[in-house]
Amino acid sequence: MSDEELEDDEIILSEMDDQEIIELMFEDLYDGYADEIVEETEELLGRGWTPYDTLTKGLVAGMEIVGRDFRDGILFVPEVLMAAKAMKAGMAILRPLLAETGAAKVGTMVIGTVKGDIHDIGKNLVSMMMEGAGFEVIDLGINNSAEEYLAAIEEHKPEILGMSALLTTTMPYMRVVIDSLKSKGIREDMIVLVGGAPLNEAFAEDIEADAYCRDAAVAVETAKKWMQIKHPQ
Ligand code: B1M
Repeated sequence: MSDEELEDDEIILSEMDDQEIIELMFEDLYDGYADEIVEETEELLGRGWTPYDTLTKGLVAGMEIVGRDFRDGILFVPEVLMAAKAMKAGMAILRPLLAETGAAKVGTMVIGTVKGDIHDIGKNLVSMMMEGAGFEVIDLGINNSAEEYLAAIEEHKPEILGMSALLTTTMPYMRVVIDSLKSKGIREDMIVLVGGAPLNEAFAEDIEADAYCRDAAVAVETAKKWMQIKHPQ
């Protein structure tokens, strides 16, 4: 291809409409192109998109396509890892914007992905949105044992414990954590919120969590609701 033809093919974001940028984002996320995702995220923000819409309509929607093709055996772990890296690059831009809040601190949450599980994108989104809603968030990262949750609770004295699991094989570990809260006699001091794609309300009820949160926005609403119930101001 000649230089001229290459130039013709060059993507100029400013000349594209919003929908075209979203579609490009889906493609670039799928291909794991972190630099491009950063540019597209910035472009949408520059056009007045809210950080929340950029996150949900761009990055999260794009990740759903990746998830579908991973499930169907079209994409494999290395490709999904690249997509996750690209997603995180976009999230890094959005994080401070979502966390920007004039609100007074409304509570503290310790959150982490449970033992055996290394998925952290959803948990990170929950952390970002909770920070944006005025919560202090202590994020323990991935692969947390009951002892690690307990140590963090002891240290930070949160009102809320959040747990994330993305695998059917790791979600039962949430019960182990809740049981260890019970053995320590601190279960009733805590609001326990759980989330992750394979969970549902029946599971949350079964393990005696306070609530299942379908997504990050629901997590914020549920956290606020439970703060009113357990710690009315
Ligand atoms: Co994994 N993986 N993965 N993976 N991975 C899933 C979960 C899977 C459903 C894909 C599939 O087959 N369709 C499948 C699980 C099947 C099952 O258990 N039934 C799966 C598998 C099998 C695996 C491996 C076993 C693959 C392998 O090695 N053969 C392996 C396991 C590793 C391990 O953990 N031990 C594995 C590895 C990986 C990667 C490392 C490649 C990568 C993770 C990278 C990372 O997170 N840093 C990865 C990814 C990216 C996925 C998919 C494609 C996407 C997950 C994601 O980030 N979604 C996923 C497919 C899917 O979920 N459809 C899949 C986007 C995110 C915004 O959504 O995480 O659901 P989500 O979070 C939402 C809500 O669930 C909720 O709010 C979030 C924001 O709205 N939420 C909470 C989540 N946590 C919450 C906590 C709360 C509240 C709400 O607390 C209060």
